[in-house]
Amino acid sequence: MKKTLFALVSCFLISPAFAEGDKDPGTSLSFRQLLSRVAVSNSSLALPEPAAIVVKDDLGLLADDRSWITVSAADKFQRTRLLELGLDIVEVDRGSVRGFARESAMREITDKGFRIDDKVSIYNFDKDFPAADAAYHNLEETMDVLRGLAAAHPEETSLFSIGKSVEGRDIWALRINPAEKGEAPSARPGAFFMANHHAREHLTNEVALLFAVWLLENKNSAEVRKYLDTLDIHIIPVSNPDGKAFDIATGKYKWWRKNRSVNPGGTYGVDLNRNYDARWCKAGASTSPSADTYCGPSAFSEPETRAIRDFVLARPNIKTLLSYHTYSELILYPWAGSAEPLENKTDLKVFETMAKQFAGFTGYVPQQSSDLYVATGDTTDWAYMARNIFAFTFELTPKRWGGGGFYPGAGVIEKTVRDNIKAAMYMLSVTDDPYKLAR
Ligand code: 0X9
Ligand code: ZN
Repeated sequence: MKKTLFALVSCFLISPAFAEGDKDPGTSLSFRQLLSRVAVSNSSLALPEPAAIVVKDDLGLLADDRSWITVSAADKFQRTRLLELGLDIVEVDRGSVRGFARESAMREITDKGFRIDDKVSIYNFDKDFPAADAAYHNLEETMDVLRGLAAAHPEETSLFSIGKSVEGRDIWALRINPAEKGEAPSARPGAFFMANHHAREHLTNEVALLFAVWLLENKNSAEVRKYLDTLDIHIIPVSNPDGKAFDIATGKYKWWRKNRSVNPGGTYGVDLNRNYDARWCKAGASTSPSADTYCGPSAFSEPETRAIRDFVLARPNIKTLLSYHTYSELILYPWAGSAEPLENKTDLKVFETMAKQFAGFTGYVPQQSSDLYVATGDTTDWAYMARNIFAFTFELTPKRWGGGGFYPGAGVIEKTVRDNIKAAMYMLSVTDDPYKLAR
C-alpha cells in the first residue's frame, strides 16, 4: 500500500544549496530524487556486512502471537474483566471493545464465556502509516534509507546497532565521520541527534533521518565538509522502535507514547523520557504502570534507555545533543526536573545562547524545560548531569492541537525538515567548543 502512495505523496523539496553558505535555498532536489539516488547507489555499491545490517523479521512480528480482536462487552464491568484476562483494550465502543491479546489470553477470554467477534493476527497487519501519511517512514523504510546512505557513502558513514528494544528490535545509529569508523572512539568533538523517544512523535524521525540524507547529499560542499573533517556525528532516528511499530501497526494511529515493556498488572509501556537517572521518578512522573508518564520500576530499567546511556557514556567526546520530540514548537534546555535555573551560570549562558539561535532558525520558542512543566528523568537532564553535554529537547510542529497534534499530516514535513536542517547545522557549528558562546 505504502509504496505506491509514497510515490504520489512525497513531492516535497529539500534544498542542497544551504550548505553552500546560501542561507536562502536556491536549487532544490526533490526528496524522491534524493531517495532514488540512494536506491541507485545501493545497487552499484557494496552493502555493509549483512550481519551488521540485516534484521530478520525487523518488525519482530513473527515471534509475536498477539491478535487484534473485537470482543463483545456490555459494560465497564465486563471491560474490566477483559483487562484482567489479558486483553489490552485500545478502543471501546458501545457493546464491544477492540484491542490486543495473546493466544493464551484469547483462550481465557473464550473460556470465561466472552465472544470474540473478529480476530486478525498482528502479523497480518498493514504495518504501516494511514494512507494519507504514507510519506512518513515506517521502521522498514527508515532502515532502507539508513542502509542506502551507508551503502552510498561508505567513506563517510558507519551503521550499527546500539542495542535492542524490549521486543528485540535493533536501535540503529548512523555515524558520519570519515576518519573514525564503526564504534571506534573518537577524539573529535561529538554531536548526537536522536528522535522518536515517544512512539507517536513520528515527525521527529523524519527530521533526524532527512537531516542525515541532506548532510550526505551535500558532503562535498564547503560548509558540510568542514564538519565532516572535524566532528564525530551520530544520528539515531528511532530510539523507541517497538512503540513506533505499535503506533502504526494497524494503519490506524494508536496515540502510543511509551515503549512496549509488559508491566506488572499486564499494562504496557514505560515512558522512556522519564526513565533516565536524573532525579528519577520525582516530579512530573508517575509510579502507576498504566500511566503515560510511568517512570518504570527503576532508573534505566528499560533496554532502550540503557542503550542510549551506554552509547553516551562510551563517548566522552559528545558535546552537544538534540532530542527531537513533538509538539508545541519549543526549544527546551535543562533543568527539566527542577524549577530552579542551572546553577552553573557559564553553562546557562551557553544553553541560552544556543536556544536563542535555534529559535532564529525555527521560529520555536526557547525556554528552560521546567517552565513548560517540571518533569524528572528525561534525556537532557541526564546527559547534562552525567557528561556536561549541552542537551536540548525540541518540540517540533505543530504549535497546538488544532494543527494536528501528534499527527499533523505529511504536509508539514518539508518545512519542518528545512527549518531544522538549519538549526542542526547551527548545532554542528558550535560543537567544536560550545563554551566559545560564553566567552
Ligand atoms: O514530557 C516530555 O517528555 C516532553 N514533552 S512531550 O510532549 N514530547 O512528551 C518534554 C520533555 C522536556 N521536559 C520538560 N518539559 N520538563
Ligand atoms: Zn515526546
